[in-house]
Amino acid sequence: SQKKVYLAVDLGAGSGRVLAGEFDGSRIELRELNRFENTPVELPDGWHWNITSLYQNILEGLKIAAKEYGDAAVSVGVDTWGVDYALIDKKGGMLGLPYQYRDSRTDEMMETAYAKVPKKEIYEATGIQFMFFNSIFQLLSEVEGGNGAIDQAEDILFMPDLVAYWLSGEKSQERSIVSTTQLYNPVKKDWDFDLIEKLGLPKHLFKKIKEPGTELGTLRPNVAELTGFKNLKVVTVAGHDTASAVAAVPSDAPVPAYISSGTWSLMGLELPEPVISDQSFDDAFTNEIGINNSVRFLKNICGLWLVQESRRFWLSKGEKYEFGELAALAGEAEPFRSLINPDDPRFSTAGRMPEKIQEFCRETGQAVPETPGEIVRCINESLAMRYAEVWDRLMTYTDQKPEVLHVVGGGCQDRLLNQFTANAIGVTVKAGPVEATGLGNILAQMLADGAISSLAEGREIVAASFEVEDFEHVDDEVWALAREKFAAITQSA
Ligand code: LRH
Repeated sequence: SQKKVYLAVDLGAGSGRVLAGEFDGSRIELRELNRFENTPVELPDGWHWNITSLYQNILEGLKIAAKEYGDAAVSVGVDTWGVDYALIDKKGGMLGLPYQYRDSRTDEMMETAYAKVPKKEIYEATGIQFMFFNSIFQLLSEVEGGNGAIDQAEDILFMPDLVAYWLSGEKSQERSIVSTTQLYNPVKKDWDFDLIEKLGLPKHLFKKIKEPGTELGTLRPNVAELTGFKNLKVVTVAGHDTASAVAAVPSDAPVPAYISSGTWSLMGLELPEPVISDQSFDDAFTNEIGINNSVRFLKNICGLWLVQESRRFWLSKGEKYEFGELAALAGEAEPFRSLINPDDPRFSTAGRMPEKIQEFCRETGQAVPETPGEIVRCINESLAMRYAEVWDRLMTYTDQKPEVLHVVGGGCQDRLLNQFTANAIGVTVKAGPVEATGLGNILAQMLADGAISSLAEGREIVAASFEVEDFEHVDDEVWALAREKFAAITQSA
């Protein structure tokens, strides 16, 4: 039978890729066309994304796709990490390189915002977990004495929308990525203009929101010529990578439970409606939006960033470790020797990660991990116990009592962490698919194209197409004791 091909551009904070999903009517086969590192650059005014370099890598991937598939390729969609954006002038030009969300320009911006609009009021309007780098605080830093770009801006394009604009020439603001800004109201299903006004942000930047699965057009003539495509469509998908990842969770449960595992661990439930309550405010749960206005009720947990940054530190000292090597060393290290709170604020910024972990252990009177194996063991055990803590809170929001936790994304290749997660929580962890984000991107395109008629059908196809590995929980008592130790340490820190 005739295969249809959908192209996914998926940019994560650590790496990017261009994938092709070949759909034969019942299964999707995934092919990686190009994979590249995403390395932010530090310039005199701070940390930026090297987005033009990423764009060139995307074009390289599309060239390969044109050669391989030609007219069989139906469309391309773009997803990326959340919150970051480019400001665009009236000629369509980019006003400076986009900032990397961990840049320090948002220092003090949370307090500045709360002086204008009380914290609780911001939460009631948006239902979003407070993170210092949310677009709301980045934009506030621009109006409170930034570089002036905001005064010239006609448009704001979030990262997936920016790349889609460069490919198609059409500007858009897609709903899932908009929901990460903390300026979107999930109950009104629109920008919260009241909040925008009270913060003094330029109202004209916030346009009519587009749904995932909207056709933007075809490739711009120059891009078509460069890549060798004639009629490739550019379609909005769930532009937020986490939204795409959760769309592809191979679950038919009424309330799927998941971790989208990468630089971050996004742990939560998929709910039909937002939950914005005093309790969800206290628990700091977020309500981000997915395909069909589904809600990702979740928490951002500092994830494999801890390992990525440790690895980068060791590399700067001339020691190179692959992820697999580190996992093996961690597997041999002594259990429960030292534990950290992965969400301690000190770990959220770049640099000196192993030293910061050692400092945490010293301050809390624990054995100090020295070797890479000891450090990565400490990270993995601590992450698993943090997951268990968040899981217990999550379970108070549903009577469904999920027995399975799906772990998807690049981080689900960490088998040690999967096992620890199952042990710490006492559930079955189902790991995979690794490329859930790219698959969710593709499912949105298949919905747009009519190749599938519901997301549930898409999830069934994903489940039929990719292997998932089960991790059953063991050593329950040992882990219960370790969780007590973890709770004592994180509360004392
Ligand atoms: C994961 C992610 C996450 C956001 C963060 C900025 O890639 O999109 O959902 O909170 O990046």
